[in-house]
Amino acid sequence: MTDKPQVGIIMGSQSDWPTMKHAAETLEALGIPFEAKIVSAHRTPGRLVEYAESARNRGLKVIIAGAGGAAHLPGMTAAMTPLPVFGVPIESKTLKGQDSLLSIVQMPGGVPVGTLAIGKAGAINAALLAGSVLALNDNAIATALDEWRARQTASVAEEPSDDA
Ligand code: RP5
Repeated sequence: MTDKPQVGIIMGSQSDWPTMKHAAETLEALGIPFEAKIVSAHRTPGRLVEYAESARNRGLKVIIAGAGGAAHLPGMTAAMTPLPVFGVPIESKTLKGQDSLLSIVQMPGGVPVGTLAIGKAGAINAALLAGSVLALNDNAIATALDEWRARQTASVAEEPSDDA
């Protein structure tokens, strides 16, 4: 495995990090090199263009984009790169992330964004999906994914407990 980032995690704001760090932690657990950046479709549009247009040439293989509210970051990123883009709807305060979900998932035909669940579950699953994509050509990542699932299975108790 190389240390060069293979996955780019981007998010619209610092306030998205508590959610998106779950994607980062999951990639770390799989041993997948990544980078994490704040790139806002609205507040830093120039940074977004530069990031998306250079992503493939810089060696990234998958982009995970988290955004909340009028969540244009994943879609605009997908418009400017041929890489697979997975969108994570951030749970917004006002509409609980339903605004984020709908604005990420409703892409026009021809510009796909693989949209995950709202919040932490979506961030974790975006990283696992990124791992699955990379595992197609990387046996070490495939093994890491198998081991991650085995640990998850082993962690599930047979009976509920008051102490858990
Ligand atoms: C979006 O606006 C961000 O992705 C974030 O979820 C939301 C709110 O941003 P802040 O006002 O907290 O910076 O662009």
